[in-house]
Amino acid sequence: MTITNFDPNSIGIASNNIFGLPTTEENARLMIIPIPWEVTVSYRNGTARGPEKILEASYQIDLCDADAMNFWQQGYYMPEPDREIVKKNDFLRHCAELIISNLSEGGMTCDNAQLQKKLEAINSGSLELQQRIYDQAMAYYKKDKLVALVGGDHSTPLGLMKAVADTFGEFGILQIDAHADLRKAYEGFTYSHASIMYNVLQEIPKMCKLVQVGIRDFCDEEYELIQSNDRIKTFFDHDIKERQFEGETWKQICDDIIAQLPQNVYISFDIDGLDPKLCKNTGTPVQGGFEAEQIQYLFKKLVDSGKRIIAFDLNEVSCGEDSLDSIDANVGARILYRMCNLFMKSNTHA
Ligand SMILES: [Mn+2]
Repeated sequence: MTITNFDPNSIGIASNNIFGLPTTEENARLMIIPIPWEVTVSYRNGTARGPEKILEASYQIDLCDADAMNFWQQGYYMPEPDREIVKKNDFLRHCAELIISNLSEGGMTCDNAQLQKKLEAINSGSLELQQRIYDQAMAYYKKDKLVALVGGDHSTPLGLMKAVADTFGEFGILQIDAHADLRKAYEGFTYSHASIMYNVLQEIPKMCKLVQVGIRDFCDEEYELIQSNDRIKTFFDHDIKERQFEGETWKQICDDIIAQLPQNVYISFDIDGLDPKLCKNTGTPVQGGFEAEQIQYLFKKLVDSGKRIIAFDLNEVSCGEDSLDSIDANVGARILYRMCNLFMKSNTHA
């Protein structure tokens, strides 16, 4: 199944699907699930609009990718976001704001019956979201499609990861992120964006190795977990930089990162792993991090190694007040496109 009669040299047509491609759900090999969800963000709103902004920016992308030519012909398709998720996000986000503002004034959620009820609604709403995404991904797997997800905040891919475990068996996660995301129920939210990898370790036993890259903002509890749990290997940003300052190349470091991963690899890419100049409006920006090309190179090396990308997510892409001014969605769309290409390459036998 390939897309024919399409001129990749022409301009992207906005009535087409993502990247301006004339793909349909039927002829797509890769489904990109958009999840406009940011219920538990702790610092700044905006990432719920990530999928929509990435879609808008995606029409500007040139399709030629020298590392992975013509894979778009296998069909990339982003369905409409689920309206139920949009509604639920708006309502629960409001509840979360009240809880967070009470916490920041020194209050306790459990001392306030109304807030406690809201917290319970958020936790069960997050579970419901997870189940919807799991069901959607499993339905695509039944149709022999590949699946990726665009958030939304970093809590969103848990349902996809569970579907991946039930479909592919044992796998590892390559996480690009400024944060470790190993907090237990951050701010009381069981499925917080800051707890995604803690929840993966608890709830997905088939996830055998978590390899974190670029981590530079973490608390004591997370650091202790990293040191004591042999399912986790963390390449801290400061260690990576120090190795480079002392003469090691990025290639040597990438080889070490890839060597830590098992055969089947899920990539979880939090955009804040990059230098914040590339994601100014993301929820929780932190100085340091990577150029987009460094991460692209890491992914390319991963595919060259013969390890297989089985699924991926891209999350925490946001937009500014004036989205035309913002680089975030533009960077996000380009990263998404190249990840799609490498994902296809990794799943296509030469
Ligand atoms: Mn994250």
